[in-house]
Amino acid sequence: MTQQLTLALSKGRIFEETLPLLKAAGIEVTEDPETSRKLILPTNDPAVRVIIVRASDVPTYVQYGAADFGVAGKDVLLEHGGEGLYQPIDLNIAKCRLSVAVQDGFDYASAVRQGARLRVVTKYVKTAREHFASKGVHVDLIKLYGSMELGPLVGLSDAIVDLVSTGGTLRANKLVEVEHIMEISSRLVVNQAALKLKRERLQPILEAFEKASQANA
Ligand code: PRT
Ligand code: MG
Repeated sequence: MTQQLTLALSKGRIFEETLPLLKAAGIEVTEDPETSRKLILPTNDPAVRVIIVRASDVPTYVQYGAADFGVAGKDVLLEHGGEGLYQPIDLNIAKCRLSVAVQDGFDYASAVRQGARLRVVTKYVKTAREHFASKGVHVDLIKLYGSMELGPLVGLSDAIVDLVSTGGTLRANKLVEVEHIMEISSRLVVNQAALKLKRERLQPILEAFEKASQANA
């Protein structure tokens, strides 16, 4: 019997940028998640299906084996913690950076030097806490689920910790990057049990992904 494989992806950039990797593995998704309302998408391989979930939920589906493998940003994986996940490949897709930003004119360096307690809004509470602790910066972290850029503009916070790619969103809201926390890209994550039980089926796909993703490095 052929082993069924379920791949968890999020809509948008991760889906778009994973398509060429799938293609390199001979897999083509036969429906478009932007127009289809289906959450389970078929592929040209009857033994492979794609489930569409929120970006931050990908590690959870894979951890519990509801998906055998998935693609998730390093930002998401750090917040999740990686429990139950094998992370063999950096796919070099959906690249961006995690940064601290403040309103243009706010003297972040001097506030830090003076030991001020800063309010910071972020979706990445765990990673932000570790970053500021390692630098000895005192912060009160406020968890938000989106539009972090608004925080400093309406007096909710002094700073934000968010992902930046072109910098356009920061510029449009008169924010400036003051600290670069880390480079972010998306990783392939595999359920640890599936890796053993479905290795025969997974291995060629992992190899094709690895080879194709080197082109993005
Ligand atoms: O959008 P949704 O709330 O459904 O979920 P999500 O934001 O978690 O998903 P999605 O698809 O937007 O992001 C999935 C993954 O893409 C993230 O986990 C990152 O690893 C990666 N990625 C790469 C990015 C960006 N680039 C990015 N620029 N994720 C988000 N952004 C946002 C950023 O948060 C900011 O609001 O884009 C804005 C900044 O972009 P620039 O180009 O204006 O700098
Ligand atoms: Mg988004």
